[in-house]
Amino acid sequence: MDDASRPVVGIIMGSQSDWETMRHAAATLADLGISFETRVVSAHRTPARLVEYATTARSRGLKVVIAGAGGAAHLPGMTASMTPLPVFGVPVESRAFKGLDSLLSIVQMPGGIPVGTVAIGKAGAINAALLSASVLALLDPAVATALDAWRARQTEAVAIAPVDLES
Ligand code: RP5
Repeated sequence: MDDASRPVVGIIMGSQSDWETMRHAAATLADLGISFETRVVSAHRTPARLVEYATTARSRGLKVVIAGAGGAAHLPGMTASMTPLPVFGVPVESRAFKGLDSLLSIVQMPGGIPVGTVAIGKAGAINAALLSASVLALLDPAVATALDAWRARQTEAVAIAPVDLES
């Protein structure tokens, strides 16, 4: 694998069922031309996989980890406990509590082990990708240019006035 295609962002999620949310992080990174990998890593069902992933993340060349989980969402915090890389936690919307359980599980970290927690669901997944881009842009001019262009396109896409939509 050459340097350009080596993943710099790791997107991990607790279950296949989280992919519907986390695919928006992947799509946003792809839009920005940022290389990433995706893995299912469960803090509860595959703890050994989690330890292996988190403890080798930096040495494998990752710069940022985006971790999504729902319910008793321990994946982002446990990942952050085992890597010095920035970890952004995405609370996945749960059936029982609409993601409030996920949000509180992820956001309320003890001092010393930070997880940058974003909004519940799709918006959070997109924003975790954009925050990752902001971090990478500090040292990578190509990412900075791509992020500036992405934001300009978003601004241009906002209409001046609302229109009636068919319902
Ligand atoms: C969490 O439990 C996962 O992150 C997922 O959001 C939730 C439900 O998982 P499944 O039962 O759908 O596999 O660990």
